[in-house]
Amino acid sequence: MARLDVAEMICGIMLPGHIHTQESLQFALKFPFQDTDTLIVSYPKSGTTWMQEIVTLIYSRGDPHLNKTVPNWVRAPWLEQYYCAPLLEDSSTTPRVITTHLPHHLLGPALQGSKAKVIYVSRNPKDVVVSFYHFHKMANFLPEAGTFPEFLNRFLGDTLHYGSWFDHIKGWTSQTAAMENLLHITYEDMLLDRHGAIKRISSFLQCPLLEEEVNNCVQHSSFSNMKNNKMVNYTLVTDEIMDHSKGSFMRKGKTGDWKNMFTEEQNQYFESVFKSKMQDCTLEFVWEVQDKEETPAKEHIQQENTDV
Ligand code: PPS
Repeated sequence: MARLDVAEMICGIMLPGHIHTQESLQFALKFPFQDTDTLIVSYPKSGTTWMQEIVTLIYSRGDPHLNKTVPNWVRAPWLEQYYCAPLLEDSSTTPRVITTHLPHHLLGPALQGSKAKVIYVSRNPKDVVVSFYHFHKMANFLPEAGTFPEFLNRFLGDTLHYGSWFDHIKGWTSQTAAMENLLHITYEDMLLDRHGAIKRISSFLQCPLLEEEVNNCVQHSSFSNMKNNKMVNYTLVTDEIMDHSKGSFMRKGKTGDWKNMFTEEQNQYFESVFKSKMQDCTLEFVWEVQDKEETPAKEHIQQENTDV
């Protein structure tokens, strides 16, 4: 399956034809969730891989064996991608961990009535757009990135592959009151307090851990450990599909990197579109994290993010 230049369209949303087919999309929309399933949901570049790593570690009680021997797309496959159906057929693992980038208006009906545990991961959209821009440069299954101003326009105009970030976050987070089996956690929550985030997630998954097991999860989900783990850093993917000379999937792993990319004008433009499209939404975002020199209390955060 190469189809690097092909896009599949579903309800106006374009998805890479390299990993999606009309059949795989229909499989996702009609998926019979089991109450024991765990579903990780995110817009691209919001911390999906990080959550896959953390959930695997939690279910393994902090033992990194699976994380170091099985690629993330096998232990937590994307429901809408073509290889998911055969993978789930062959798997006897319980609970199943499944991932999706689909918006709620597409996947919600399949989840209706299910007790599957849903973890929605979000990230501040300025960092999402910068991360996505760099990813477009290396991912040969995505359209040309173009210049950053062009890319920003496409993000704010909802015309990128995977659809509108605004619809995605509003669609899923508006379900938090209605769906008691939905946990919303942010990339910034995980960056600022990975230990606390892991405890929240393990409690939500009804998989309480001993302190030592939490500490092992914290250690093995650090940026540097993940960057060096070929089961999760995408170096197993060939250069034809992801050109590793053009960037690294585990790129920076920071909050506030958008400040190195946005001009003042782009920031103002972003703010005005954001204000208008999010006016019906009360979510608050963490846009940057102070350097440790400025706030000594955050020292351990920087440390956590660089330790091995
Ligand atoms: S994808 O393509 O949708 O699956 O991408 P996704 O995994 O959602 O997002 C990739 C970004 O997450 C960063 N990342 C991390 N940051 C901090 N700590 C850890 N452990 C970690 N793991 C992944 C990754 O570096 C991408 O962000 P950027 O800003 O590009 O570095």
